[in-house]
Formats: sequence, C-alpha cells, structure tokens
Amino acid sequence: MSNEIYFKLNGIIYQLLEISCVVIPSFLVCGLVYYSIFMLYAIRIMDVWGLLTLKVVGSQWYWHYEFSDLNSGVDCVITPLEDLSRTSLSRNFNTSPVLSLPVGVNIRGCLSSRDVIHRWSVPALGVKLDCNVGMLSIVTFKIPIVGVFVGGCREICGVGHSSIPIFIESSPFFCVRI
Ligand SMILES: [Cu+2]
Repeated sequence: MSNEIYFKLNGIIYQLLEISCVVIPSFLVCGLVYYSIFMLYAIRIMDVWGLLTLKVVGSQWYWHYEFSDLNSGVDCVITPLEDLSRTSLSRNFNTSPVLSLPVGVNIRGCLSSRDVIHRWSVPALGVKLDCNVGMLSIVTFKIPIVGVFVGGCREICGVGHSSIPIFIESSPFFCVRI
C-alpha cells in the first residue's frame, strides 16, 4: 500500500470515528431529553388524577385543611400536653381536631401558606413540600395502610415552628372525618 492511500484511508477512518463520536451521543442526549420532558408531563397528568383534593394552608402556628370537593375546612392546632391522657410518642404530634383521610385513594394535596414559608412534611407518606405565600405546590399521594401518620413543618418559620405538628389518621372507608 502506497503512503498516499494509507493516509487517505486513515483520514476516512478518523473522520468516521469523529462523526460517530458526535452523532451517537447526540442521539442519546436527545432520547434522554424526550424521556425527561415526557415524564415531566406525565407527573403533571398524575397530579390531575387526584381523586380527593386536600388544600393545606400553613399558618403561624397551625395547619388549615380544606376539602374543596366537600366544601369544608378546619384548623388543626397542637393539643396541649395537659389535655392528653397519655402519649406513646416522644414528641407531641397530637392535633385537635385530627385530620382523617381515606386509605388507597389518590389524594391531591394543594399546598400554600398564609404568612411565611412552611414545609408540610409527612415522611411515611413520602411527602415534603414547601408552602409559599401566593403559590400553589401540588403533590399526589396515597395512604397505603390504616394507621396514624405524623409529621410536621420542616422549614424554620418562627418561634412556634415546633408546635405545628401533622397528625393524620387513615380510615379504611371512603370517609373524611375532620
Ligand atoms: Cu416551620
């Protein structure tokens, strides 16, 4: 093989290699972008599928819950320790009244705030979302079992930050008791 042909062939191979190193990753990135955008829209659609809409408004210092579908709302304030006969929890998570939610139902939570930034967090349900004034944060969750789920505010919101617990009681029937 003459030198001229050798260099020409080598040049073509390098060019092909260079092109494939640009084209293949580009296709991979395009695929990932398409999938990510699809998932973003899928999540939004999932939000719309919430069967029961629970509006949560953080306030200094209580949680206001509203069931838009049922036209009812309530303020859940921490229960003072002296009002409790006994508590098995190391921290006082009790609120009065108690928020009761149905099991196995898609619940769409619309979170907002009345004063400062709060964060509605129930770890066992995988929910932790900011509550901002004038903004609506949306989350969909489902309670898998009958039981009690506790949580609290996870954003330092003032002197009463530790005294706005979340106490959710789940019931097997489709009933909402506040
Ligand atoms: Cu807080």
